[in-house]
Amino acid sequence: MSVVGFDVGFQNCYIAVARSGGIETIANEYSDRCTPACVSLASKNRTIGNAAKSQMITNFKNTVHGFKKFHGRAIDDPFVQGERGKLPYSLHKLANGSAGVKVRYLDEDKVFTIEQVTAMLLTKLKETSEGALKKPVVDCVISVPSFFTDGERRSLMDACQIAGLNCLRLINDTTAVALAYGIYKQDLPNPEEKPRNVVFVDIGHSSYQVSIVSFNKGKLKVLATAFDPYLGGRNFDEELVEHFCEEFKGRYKLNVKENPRALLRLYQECEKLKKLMSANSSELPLNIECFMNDIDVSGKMNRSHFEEMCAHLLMRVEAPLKAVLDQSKLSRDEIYGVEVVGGATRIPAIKERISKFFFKDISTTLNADEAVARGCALQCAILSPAFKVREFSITDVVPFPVTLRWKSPTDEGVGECEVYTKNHAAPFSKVITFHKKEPFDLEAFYSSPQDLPYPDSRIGRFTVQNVMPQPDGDSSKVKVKVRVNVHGIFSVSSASLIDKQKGEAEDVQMEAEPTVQNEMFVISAQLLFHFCVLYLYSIFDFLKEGMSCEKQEQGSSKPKTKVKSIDLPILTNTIRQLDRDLLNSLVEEERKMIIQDKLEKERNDAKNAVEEYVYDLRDKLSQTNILGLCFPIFSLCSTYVILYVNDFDIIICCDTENWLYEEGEDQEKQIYLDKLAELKRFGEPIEERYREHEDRPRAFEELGRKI
Ligand code: ATP
Ligand code: K
Ligand code: MG
Repeated sequence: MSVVGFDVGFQNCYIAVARSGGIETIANEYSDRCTPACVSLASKNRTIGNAAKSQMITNFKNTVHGFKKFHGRAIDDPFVQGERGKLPYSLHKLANGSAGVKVRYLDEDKVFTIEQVTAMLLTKLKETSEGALKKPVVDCVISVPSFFTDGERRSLMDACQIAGLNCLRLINDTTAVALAYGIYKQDLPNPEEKPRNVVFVDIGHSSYQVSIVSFNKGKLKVLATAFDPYLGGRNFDEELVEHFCEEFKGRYKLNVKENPRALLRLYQECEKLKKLMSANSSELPLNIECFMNDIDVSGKMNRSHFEEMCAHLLMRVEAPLKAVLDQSKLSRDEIYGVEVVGGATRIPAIKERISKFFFKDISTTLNADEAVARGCALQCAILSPAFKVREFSITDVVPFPVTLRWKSPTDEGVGECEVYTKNHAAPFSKVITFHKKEPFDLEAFYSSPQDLPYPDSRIGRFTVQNVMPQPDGDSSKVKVKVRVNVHGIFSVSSASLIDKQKGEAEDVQMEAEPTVQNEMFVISAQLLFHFCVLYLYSIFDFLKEGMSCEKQEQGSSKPKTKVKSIDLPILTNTIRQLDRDLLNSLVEEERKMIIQDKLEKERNDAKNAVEEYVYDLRDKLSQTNILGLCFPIFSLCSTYVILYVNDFDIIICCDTENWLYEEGEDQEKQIYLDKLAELKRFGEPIEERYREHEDRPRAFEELGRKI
């Protein structure tokens, strides 16, 4: 079983694994710990990560980046539409209305779902970790923004499945950071003591998240989360880009926005400039050669001007901090520390604002780039039975309140109830009891659409099937279990009909149901008892088909009565989720693309082998030639032979070299293998002579000694 954590960022991905008893972040084949969230499609293969990023400008139409936030969204979603104009690649409307990506791949026009694009990225991360661990990787934990809604989370889970990964948990970014912070701390307060409250801020390329977490020995509990889903490093890049576009329009008469390549280059240079300004407050240059129409451009910027330009962005830093503090009901002096991660928190003006808000120096003890991935790997280690790790329990929160509405076809009983309030503990299961005579629908939705960074408040419809009245015509008692699972995804997970003929007890059975037990056990065996108690208190019993929800408290000492319960099937229809048949075909498609990439790599390797051999041979030939000329007197005869044979060989070498640039540029793997074999036949005598020549000086020495 693998212990792997993936931080899949909007721009940057990091991988952490458990190896030799510890958690470490690993580097990819470019010795880079950061793998860009970038996928490039081409006529023979796809490249992913660093290699794809280097294709961004040359192959801009087919190089996909900045796609993380398209998960679970329709193409006409205002956010998607807003992004669309800025993308160098095309989006395409899929049959279910979702946003897909349209590119040229294998010399054909091809549309990929966002799940597929992310699956490609995950395939790369999977392969990198397999390379490091030298074993297959399937189990993993992946981070998500805490504000991701159900649709976005389900879409990401589908991407995992397409990539052949078993995601044990989608963990919120800041929760992963909190785990990385807390698990090794030796000095956390004891369970009965006042907890230590720490603020975690993560500002990445695309978004800003903050949470307040309370720590005691062996556990962390998220108290509240807040966010600005649309504020990140890229907004600051955009300001610079806008500024220089204007400047270049005036000074060089260039319309940069018309030229996607130039615009992409400007983005890259502005990002570099932004990073430099974090460390340097003096004036800095921006130079781009051959920018557009063969014109070199230049400009300059300093930090204070930059901060002025970004004042409206910097103003947005405070709101989430205030929101999270308000929700936590803590005062500033109850905050022990403020930990910041994410690349954009390196901007001095951002750090300043955070520090000012909490009246505290902010701490940067965590690795700003790697903390999320480390937290993911730690969570994976905790969930893995094969890996021993300190017992540590994690209680997260529900970011948006969830309401359940129910109705029957005959419409006699319509009602609704908020089943999860904002910041309700998660994962968490609840049981709701209905009295029904027929199948009924449960519609789940987010209660406050105005707070949702997503245009659709629907979660899904769950139809409880096979409900029948009791033989006496009375309503049947139906117990429905709803849950927010470890991934933060809501579902109606099971339903059962209580056959009241079999027993007198109408009350809900109080034993924790196996699924609950399992889930809690996974999260924390320690907290099982604690949760069960909470669970008992949270049981809603909707007596009659009424609108009122009455909390039912039960003594756990009550003897169990034998009540027959019949499991009821549930028809689940969540919005914007990939059809399961389609998902299966995408799994197959990804597998094929992996094979295609592998074949292409082998073909390229075979070609490179021919190339290498030719160069090597030529090298040796020239050396034997020199040697041959150096000793003309001693081996007049043989020099002639050598030169003669060499000319012939050089012709073969040159021939092959030309072939590689022309006809041999793009051939099947076997052709290269054959070519190599053929070359070797000619090359063998040369190699031989080369060895001889190397040996010759020694032979001469010996000869000299003898003379
Ligand atoms: P998200 O969390 O939004 O999904 P991400 O995880 O990919 O995105 P990070 O890797 O945390 O994002 O941060 C990347 C951002 O941080 C980029 O905008 C980058 O330019 C910015 N950044 C990195 N280093 C610096 C620096 N020294 N100064 C300013 N900004 C920086
Ligand atoms: K990241
Ligand atoms: Mg991030």
